Amino acid sequence: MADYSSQTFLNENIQLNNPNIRVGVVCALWNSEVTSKLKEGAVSTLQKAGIADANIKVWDVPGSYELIYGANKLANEGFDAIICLGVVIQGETRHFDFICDAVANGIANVSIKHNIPVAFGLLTTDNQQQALERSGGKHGHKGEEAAWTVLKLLSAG
Ligand code: DLZ
Repeated sequence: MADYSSQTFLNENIQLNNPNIRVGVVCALWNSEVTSKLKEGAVSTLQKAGIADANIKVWDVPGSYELIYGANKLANEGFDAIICLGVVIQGETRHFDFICDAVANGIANVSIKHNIPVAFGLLTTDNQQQALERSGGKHGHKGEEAAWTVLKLLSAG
């Protein structure tokens, strides 16, 4: 398993000097006990980097599958980067595989089509416990990490 604590680059403090940068956060409502934590972490990481609240748009979509539509719509509206957040928990059917594959491919396509950073903050776990451990628990915080990822790309551009 990846050792989260050794990924020290994730602690780098990034400050964006451009006051015009707008970031969209698209968050799935399925498994909202966890996605709400991802969202909180993502938004506070953006705020700490100096992005004004007025330049952060948060959009709750029904499920992770809708992250694709949400990301594409915000990209069309001119957002400079988008953070996609969701939690897909393995069930008894193959639904998990279809959703995870579609989201991974779909948001990659949005990133390529619009040439903007789109972060893949999708937890794909066997159970809720694993998801909680990755949203501020012993395996880090995927919401903060997703926000850090777009900040790193925006600060390089
Ligand atoms: C239908 C469904 C199922 C079974 N599981 C999840 C899940 O674990 N996480 C999630 O974000 N969404 C799930 N969904 C909903 C789909 O993402 C989508 O909203 C519906 O299939 C409607 O398009």
